[in-house]
Amino acid sequence: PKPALQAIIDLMNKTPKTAKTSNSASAKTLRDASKGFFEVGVALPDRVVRDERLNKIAALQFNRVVCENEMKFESLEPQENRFTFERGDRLVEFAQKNGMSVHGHTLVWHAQTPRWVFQDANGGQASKELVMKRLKNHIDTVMKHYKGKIKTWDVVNEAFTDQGNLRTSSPWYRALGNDLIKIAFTLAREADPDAILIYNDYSMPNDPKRQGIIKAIKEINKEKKIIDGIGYQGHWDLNWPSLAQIQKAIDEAREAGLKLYISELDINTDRSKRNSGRGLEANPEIDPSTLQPITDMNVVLRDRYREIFEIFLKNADVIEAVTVWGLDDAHSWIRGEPLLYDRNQNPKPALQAIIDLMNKTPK
Ligand code: 9MR
Repeated sequence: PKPALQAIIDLMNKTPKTAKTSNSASAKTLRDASKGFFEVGVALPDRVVRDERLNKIAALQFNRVVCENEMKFESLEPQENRFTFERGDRLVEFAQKNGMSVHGHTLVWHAQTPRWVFQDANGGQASKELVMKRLKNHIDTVMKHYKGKIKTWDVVNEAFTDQGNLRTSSPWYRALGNDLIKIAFTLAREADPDAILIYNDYSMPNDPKRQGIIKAIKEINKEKKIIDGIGYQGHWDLNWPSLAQIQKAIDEAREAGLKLYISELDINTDRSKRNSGRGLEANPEIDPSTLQPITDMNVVLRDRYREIFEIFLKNADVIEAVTVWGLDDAHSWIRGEPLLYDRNQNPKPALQAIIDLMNKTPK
């Protein structure tokens, strides 16, 4: 026998046998059940962070948080070089107290960015140099303020169209042009070399969009890896995307060598509409008059969340975190019943189904 044989035997002897045994103790909360798979996050507006009853639920179930709006450009720097960190700091403090990690959302986005960023002293279009200087100041100040406290950042959000081209209507594009993504990520890397830098967008299960984005990221990273991860927002509905589409999108992130974050998951329960990330839009594939009535949306939603999490768990090797975009239906940007808690903060069957699924899935 060669030393190779003994080496394999020794290795097997000392490796914990987690692969085929299920978790002996059943975890009761999502954050406990998720251990060994990925982090589970929730987006919170400041009013939920300040509410003791609500934030207790968040800290019980989740181990990751993100500000729903409070770390966007207009929230942190409403006027040039006047930074307002109070609400963001409150989330960070809440997270630290409860052993949760914090995700930063977002540095460069066409929405929720004040006009002054793109205007010169006369109200005309600011030069590329001026906008770059302001962006550098913003990224430097914000990332250094949160250095060591925020591990992952959405550096650029929603910069591509549904066809997978740069969104030329964005004020960032108008000011910085084709280099906009490279500029933003380079500045972010310099501001906090330890942070994990992410490109985040919606409708990622759509092939042209996702493939255009991944191609652009690969191109940028060829020179020097400045984009570490990709965020698939996950503003989905009861029918779209299909499980095959989700799996394909995950596979392509893995192949590209990117860390994957499911960053803004919610399930739109209005079956005649499709959630495009810009809001509800009529879904041309569905004729509302043909829909059968749903007698128990809780059951339908539970099954949808369960099938989606089955895929996430199968792909836990590449998924770093799954974050839901809101704690409960009363605190959601969309109407309907998209989240894991109802309007009165009662847990839905969907939440228990995810916990049960995690408990029985081998790690
Ligand atoms: O949930 C956010 C809502 O409260 C804001 O009014 C809205 C403004 O654009 O942004 C929502 O969050 C968005 C996120 O920042 C980026 N992806 C899409 C999210 C839902 O619109």
